[in-house]
Amino acid sequence: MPARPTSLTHWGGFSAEVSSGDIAAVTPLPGDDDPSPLLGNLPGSVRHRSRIAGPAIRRGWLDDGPGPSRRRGADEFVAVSWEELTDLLATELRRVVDTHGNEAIYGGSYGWASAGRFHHAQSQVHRFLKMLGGYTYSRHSYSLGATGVIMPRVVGTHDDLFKRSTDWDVIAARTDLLVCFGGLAMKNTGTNHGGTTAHPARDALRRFRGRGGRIVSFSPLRDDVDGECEWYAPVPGTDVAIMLGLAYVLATERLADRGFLETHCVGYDRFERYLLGADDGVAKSPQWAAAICGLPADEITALARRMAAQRTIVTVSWSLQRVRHGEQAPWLGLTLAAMLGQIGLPGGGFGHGYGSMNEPGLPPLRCGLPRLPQGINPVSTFIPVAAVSDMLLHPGETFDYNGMRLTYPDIRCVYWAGGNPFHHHQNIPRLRRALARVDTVVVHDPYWTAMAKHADIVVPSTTAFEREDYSGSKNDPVLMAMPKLVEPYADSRDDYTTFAALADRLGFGEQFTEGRTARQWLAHLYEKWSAELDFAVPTFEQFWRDGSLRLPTERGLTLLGDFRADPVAHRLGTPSGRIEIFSEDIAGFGYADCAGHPTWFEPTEWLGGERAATYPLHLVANQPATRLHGQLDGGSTSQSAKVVGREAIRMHPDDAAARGVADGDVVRVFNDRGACLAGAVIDDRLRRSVVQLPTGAWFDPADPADYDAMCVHGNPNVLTDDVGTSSLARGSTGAHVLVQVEKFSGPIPPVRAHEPPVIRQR
Ligand SMILES: Nc1nc2c(c(=O)[nH]1)N[C@H]1C(S)=C(S)[C@@H](COP(=O)(O)OP(=O)(O)OC[C@H]3O[C@@H](n4cnc5c(=O)[nH]c(N)nc54)[C@H](O)[C@@H]3O)O[C@H]1N2
Ligand SMILES: Nc1nc2c(c(=O)[nH]1)N[C@H]1C(S)=C(S)[C@@H](COP(=O)(O)OP(=O)(O)OC[C@H]3O[C@@H](n4cnc5c(=O)[nH]c(N)nc54)[C@H](O)[C@@H]3O)O[C@H]1N2
Ligand SMILES: [Mo]
Repeated sequence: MPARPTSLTHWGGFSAEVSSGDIAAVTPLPGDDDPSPLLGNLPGSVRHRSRIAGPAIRRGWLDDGPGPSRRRGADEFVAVSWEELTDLLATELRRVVDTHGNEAIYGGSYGWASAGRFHHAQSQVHRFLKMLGGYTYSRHSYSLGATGVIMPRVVGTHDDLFKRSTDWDVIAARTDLLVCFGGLAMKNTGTNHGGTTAHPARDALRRFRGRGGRIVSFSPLRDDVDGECEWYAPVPGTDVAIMLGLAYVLATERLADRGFLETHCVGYDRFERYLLGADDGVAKSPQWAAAICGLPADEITALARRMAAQRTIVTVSWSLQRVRHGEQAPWLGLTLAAMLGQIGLPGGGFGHGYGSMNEPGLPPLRCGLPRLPQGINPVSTFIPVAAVSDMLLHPGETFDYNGMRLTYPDIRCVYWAGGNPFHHHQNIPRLRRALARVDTVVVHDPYWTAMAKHADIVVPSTTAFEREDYSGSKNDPVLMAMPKLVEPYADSRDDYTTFAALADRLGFGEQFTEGRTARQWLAHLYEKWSAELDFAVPTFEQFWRDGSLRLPTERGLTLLGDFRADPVAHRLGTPSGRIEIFSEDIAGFGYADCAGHPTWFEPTEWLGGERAATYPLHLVANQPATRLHGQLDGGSTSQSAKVVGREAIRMHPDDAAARGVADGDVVRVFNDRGACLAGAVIDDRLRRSVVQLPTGAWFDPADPADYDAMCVHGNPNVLTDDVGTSSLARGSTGAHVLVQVEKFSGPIPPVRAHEPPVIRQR
């Protein structure tokens, strides 16, 4: 191995200094102009004390066998051998399948796991469970729960909105005005699912500003845009009202592009009746919007005129759809851009997710990527991913989803590899009760996350740095080799080896491995992929020696450019082939919470509603600047931002003063669902009555046996509501929640989130 081997994470490539079986130091790869600070979490992560050293079984499960249990999360564990683990797990899977059918296994396994496509945990677990005869699966993501359902219906795609979005270079060269709902948070552009080797957003914005480009940011946080911008801080959750106010000005001042609406869209007339108040008597005017969002009406009017006069992109961050009625903001953002008539023109039109992820604005590959074949799931039962607690708590009940009426299956075994529901799911006290109902919880993870602590069968995985793999991401031009940097920690194993042994015990070993080692799979998938390319690439051995391979990309894209040029030849995948400002299909579902055109619905968790009388602060639970989700929370970038060992909650000086809270105080954040401690940071770069507590502090209950205990570390998902966006998508609504904050007066409890549970030897 070279002295400083290179590898890759979701947030960037690096070269590593390796010593004593761990990563000692990392340096970003040359060519990355704006490396992610998250790289700072890597040193010391392989041998961190929160690693799972070996296979473990929960005491109660081992003694009493499978069954519902409220001891999950509070019990001790018993260390077992790999032999025993494989035996117990294979026997339990066989029992569940034989007694209850394959549908009784929930193999959703949502989560980001690590970069590296072969060992990608979801690919491995789903392939394994398919060969076992299938499993109940999940659709869509916590990232894009609402978008993933609404946008295919109204613009015929959702992932092309990011993967074939308008190139940063085009924005830098052609756009005059970027109107950003949810800002353009550079902290978020560090990451890309599958890995990333470059971060061009900041430089593109520098060039854009250098040409005189302007940024208008609607966001509760000033620092959602780095550097100069026109900052508007509306009441959180009111973007749809603001967009309606803007649309009203376009409609009534003859600024809407009637030609484009006529040739490329359907249903504008139906929407306009709503906009002008023809049916309900309520004109959605700037004055109407101002009363809801708290911004001056004349500024909304002035902005609408500017948008029509200039080359403008309307961009909507993903956070805006992770709220109740989250379908509306991206749909209305698209509608507003359609009214401006600039969709498909270079530097104009619509964006979704600039400032949410690295991928938007990056040119897509001109080719596919090596892929592990997945097979077909013989079970057709599924849930929208964020309905996991609903499903576990309500087997047999029916619910609406995307025009279908579905039934929750009766789950006996929850199988998780590569994700952390105690990071991603809302209302953790409810999640704990849901997990208590099943017979068996299986978790593969390298770390003792709260999810691993709630498992019955704990399977210690390796990290991406203890095995061989390669990257793969549609909007990254480099295929990176990921050599093994260090030997696997203690008795951990990669998920492939675990599943191969299980498959062998269950009688389909040969089918699962096809007789290949992991290294042979890497070579095989690479060779299969390269044989289908229309250009030459080096042999696998050569690629592995080179360490990386640059692939061709499609530069200079404009979102929907083809469709604009020829809406017939490039018809969209919607029923009409056009942008659906009114959707007959959605209207036909008759949902009270999602109409046939974009609509303002009052949220439940917002400052304008009744709930704010009891919980008067609007908590923004956004993505952490210091880590990816809960990953490597113990690392130094993450730890250095904690306050008294807790996650930092930002408060406006006035809100802090009103509560006698000073910078550096430990505070209690609470509502009727739960409570957590956090460390106060006083900052005037946020709107009054807004507090910000990012996700990702590992859940740490004061008393693990009490399912209502407060989290002493600052996980906002003890507070969030586990309710879907609407009957259409049932996406996660974790971005917003109303809370109250008080200075914490008791003795400050220790943070034990990163300590392993009690593990007995036999
Ligand atoms: N309140 C609120 N909640 C949110 C959000 C929000 O905005 N607000 N955002 C949501 C969003 S957008 C997302 S995407 C989710 C993210 O939720 P998750 O993706 O579930 O969060 P991660 O912490 O990335 O979990 C990945 C887990 O995989 C493990 N892992 C890494 N490599 C491997 C491997 O090789 N094998 C195995 N078996 N495991 C591995 C890591 O240790 C980690 O525990 O959170 C959601 N939750
Ligand atoms: N550093 C880091 N980057 C990440 C991640 C991470 O964990 N860490 N996670 C990645 C993942 S999986 C995803 S899906 C994306 C998510 O991307 P997003 O969902 O866009 O990310 P957030 O940080 O939750 O939200 C972006 C900003 O929207 C603003 N905002 C919140 N509510 C409102 C509102 O009602 N109105 C307006 N106008 N603005 C609002 C917040 O101030 C927030 O900072 O981020 C990705 N990037
Ligand atoms: Mo996400």
